[in-house]
Amino acid sequence: MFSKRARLWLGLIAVASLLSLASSCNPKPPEGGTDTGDKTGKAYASKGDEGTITGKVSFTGAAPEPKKIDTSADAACTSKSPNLLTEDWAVKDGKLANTFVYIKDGTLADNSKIGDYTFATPSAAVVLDQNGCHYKPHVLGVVVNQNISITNSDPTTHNIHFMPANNPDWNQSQVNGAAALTHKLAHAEVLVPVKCNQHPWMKSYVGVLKHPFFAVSAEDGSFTIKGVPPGKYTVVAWHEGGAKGTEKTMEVTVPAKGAPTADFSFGAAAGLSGQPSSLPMMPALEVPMMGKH
Ligand SMILES: [Cu+2]
Repeated sequence: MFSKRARLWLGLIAVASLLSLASSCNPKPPEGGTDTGDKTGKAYASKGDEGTITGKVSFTGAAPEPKKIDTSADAACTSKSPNLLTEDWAVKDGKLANTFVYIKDGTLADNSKIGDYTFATPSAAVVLDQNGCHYKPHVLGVVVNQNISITNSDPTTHNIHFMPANNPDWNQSQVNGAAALTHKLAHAEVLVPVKCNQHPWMKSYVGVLKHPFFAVSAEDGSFTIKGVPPGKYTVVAWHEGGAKGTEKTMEVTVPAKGAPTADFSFGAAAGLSGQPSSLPMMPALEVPMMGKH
């Protein structure tokens, strides 16, 4: 029979092989399913006296011209979107779209902090569509753990790649006609860059917050943030322009049932030159190749 020492070795080998088997079979952690992430704090209870912040985002000075994107690497993209343009500066009549406006922090009327509360995660998913080899919308916001439904409306394969700093990297291929993918992020992060590994010009930005007090400026620069508890807030408008994106900050007081206005301005006057933007995770290599006009 085996000696005591041999039995010990056999036992160790068995344990080691079981461990390696367990780790190799370990499935990926569920997508945010068990990670409550930033869902901490007491649930906010509405007093029925919430207000609304509205505003316009302007671009002062000469608006940077959108540039034509060379999509020749994928004929399906070229045929569906023969005139695809860069979207890093969407300026129309001096108004700037695709600005992410959100409450960064603040104090409610009873001196509690907005960050101390949890807010319900909307049950409806936000749709991020890949359509014409670009993302629709270009900028979007979700509450922590809210589902993002990713659809492919193109006759080609996309590979969506979330590149967060506070959440796990996530990267999924989606062939033509495939079912929608669902993704959610458990930790607040403004903003998460999203790119396509197939089409380097495709970019989108996803703001993830603990609360629902955010909006994206529309084509006319307007935005509305509803249901804000009365209080004093730091409101930030973020735009992807500039080396690492550009932030404008404003203190906003929301009276009970009040409707304060917060207007923001970006542009040459603010020191921006209209260069193609990139976050640190969006290296210059991924700036689209510029086609002839
Ligand atoms: Cu793509």
